[in-house]
Amino acid sequence: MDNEQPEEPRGTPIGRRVLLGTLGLGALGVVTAPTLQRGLESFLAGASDKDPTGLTGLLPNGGGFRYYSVTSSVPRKNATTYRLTVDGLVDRPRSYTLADLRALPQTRLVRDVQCVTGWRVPGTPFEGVRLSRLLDAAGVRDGAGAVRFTCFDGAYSESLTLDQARRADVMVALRMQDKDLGHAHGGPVRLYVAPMYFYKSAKWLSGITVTKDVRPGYWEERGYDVDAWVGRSNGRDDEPTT
Ligand SMILES: Nc1nc2c(c(=O)[nH]1)N[C@H]1C(S)=C(S)[C@@H](COP(=O)(O)O)O[C@H]1N2
Ligand SMILES: [Mo]
Repeated sequence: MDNEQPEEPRGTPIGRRVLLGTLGLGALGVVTAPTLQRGLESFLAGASDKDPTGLTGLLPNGGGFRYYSVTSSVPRKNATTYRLTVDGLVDRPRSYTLADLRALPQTRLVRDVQCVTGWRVPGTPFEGVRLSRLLDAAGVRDGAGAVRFTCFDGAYSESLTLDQARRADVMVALRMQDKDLGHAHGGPVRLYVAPMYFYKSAKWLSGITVTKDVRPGYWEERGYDVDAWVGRSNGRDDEPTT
């Protein structure tokens, strides 16, 4: 058997695979050390919008937010084309338009946002519909224990336990920073899980499926914690966001 694997050439600049591997393993202390952070940021800033790793730079006028997508492109959805499906272990599955969601009572939360790679944005307003309201409307069946979230980028996914999903600080967000959610931030609708690392806040949300058990999401299959409480997971000690 041929067990000779080609080695990474030495002395080349930090590669996409190396960087991703580091992030995926959660060995994030390394890349978030202040001096190296600068190198990482210039690397990210140099990455093009088409970078399939989703590791691209600071959003222009993003107020400190970085643009993340694990796919090279994401279709655009608007008030005509957007749909959010709620299904799975529920009595009343249904599909919501943007107008349907806007017609429901809206909740506003202002909390810090914390990414697991180290960056934090203070006091960011999010507005939208509490996830618990959509779950109650759907009628969660006995035996259900979790919620799975899918996205119209076709790749990303997330999950929460039913208890986590029913928290008052978990919402289906329609607005962020006092504006309708733009495409780059996951608009028109993203999940917002205030007490957890920002990877739980799935952008371009298109599906909410009630399931029996938690199914690890995209980044969780790549090493991040499923229970992603800020300051109490992923080996980090950040100040909690809620
Ligand atoms: N669909 C989707 N949602 C996602 C991601 C992604 O790549 N795709 N990245 C996550 C991560 S790691 C972060 S930090 C935030 C980034 O949100 P922002 O681009 O609005 O700053 O989105 C989260 N939700
Ligand atoms: Mo993140």
